[in-house]
Amino acid sequence: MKTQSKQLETLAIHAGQMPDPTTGAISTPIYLTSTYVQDGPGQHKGYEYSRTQNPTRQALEANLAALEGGSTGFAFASGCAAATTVLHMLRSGDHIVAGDDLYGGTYRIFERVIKQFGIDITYVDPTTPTAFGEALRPSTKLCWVETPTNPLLKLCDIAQVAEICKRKNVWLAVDNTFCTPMLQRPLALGATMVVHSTTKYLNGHSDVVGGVVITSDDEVAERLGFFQNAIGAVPSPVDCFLVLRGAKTLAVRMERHVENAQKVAAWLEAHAAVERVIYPGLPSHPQHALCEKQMRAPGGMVAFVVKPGKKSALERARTMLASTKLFACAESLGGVESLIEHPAIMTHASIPPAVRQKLGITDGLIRASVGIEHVDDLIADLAAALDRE
Ligand code: P1T
Repeated sequence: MKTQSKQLETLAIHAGQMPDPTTGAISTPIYLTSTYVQDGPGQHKGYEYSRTQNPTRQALEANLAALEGGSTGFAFASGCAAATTVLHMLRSGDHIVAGDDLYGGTYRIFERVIKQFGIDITYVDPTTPTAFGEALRPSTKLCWVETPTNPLLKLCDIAQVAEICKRKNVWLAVDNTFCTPMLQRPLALGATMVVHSTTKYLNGHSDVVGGVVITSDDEVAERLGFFQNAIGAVPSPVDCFLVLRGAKTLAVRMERHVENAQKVAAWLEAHAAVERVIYPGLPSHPQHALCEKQMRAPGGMVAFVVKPGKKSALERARTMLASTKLFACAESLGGVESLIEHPAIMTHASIPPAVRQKLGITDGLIRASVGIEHVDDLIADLAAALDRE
């Protein structure tokens, strides 16, 4: 990268990328190779085997690390692979404190994968930073939060939790998938690691599953590098190319996601069939002030609860999700196209019903990933679907 810029819009396009040394190609080539020819045993150019090093993956890792303001990035085959690899840095007997509102798949990794290795987890309300401090034990190695959380869009004060973690020498991992570095930069607020599902906004076109972890901590970087290679849950060079290509337009896409989401949220809040809208950009959000302090903008995700129609709230939600035409009823988020889903039945089905109820993932809760189509079309689509009970 020739630019010295610290501007994210510029870094998104240039960081980690050089003209191809062979041809000068401006676009990073897809190095579709599993191995590299050596002049003799051990006499190589820094590339031995593609699980360990691949130039397309390295370009992506450097690009995303620059965007998050970290020194090193590690790309993975999915967001879940990224999380699982981070969790492998822990040992039997270690303890984790995690926010209690998480993507269902992350919760499932904690409960059904990591716990079986003798690692204990305490869940706390991520909106109360002191709760993290109170839950810490001598064996606690890691705190894990999403902010905004999936699906309830609760915010966690990263700087305050980071302070608590630092005092006790505990790592803080922040899943920044919903914000992207364009809207929130956890490392600058004191987090040890940033985790993403690159499947979402970073790629932005709903055609890749991927993940990344970024850190500036040398010890964590060394260990993560070891586990990335040893476990081997790495992305293909084609997927790396696609995420790298998607990231170039991240800045402009996020602007439109936020603009549209803000309008959709305000419109939903005024609708008679809607009981409650959860969007950090609305003054009605309990942590609206923290949103203004911590996030550059409130993001593209909107959650809302529908009132019972002629039948139940569940039936109204089901009818709505079967009726939208532009908002596709689908899991995932962060692509250019708008998606809508029912967390209790879809993305968070792996969370036991009693836990869901306690958290507020109710039958009437709907989550929308507001895309970058024309906002009038999006609102008309929601209006027609909400009219059906
Ligand atoms: O799907 P995958 O790339 O493995 O990423 C997992 C993941 C991690 N973190 C957050 C905050 C996420 O939202 C996800 C995946 N989420 C969905 C598929 C979803 O619809 O919420």
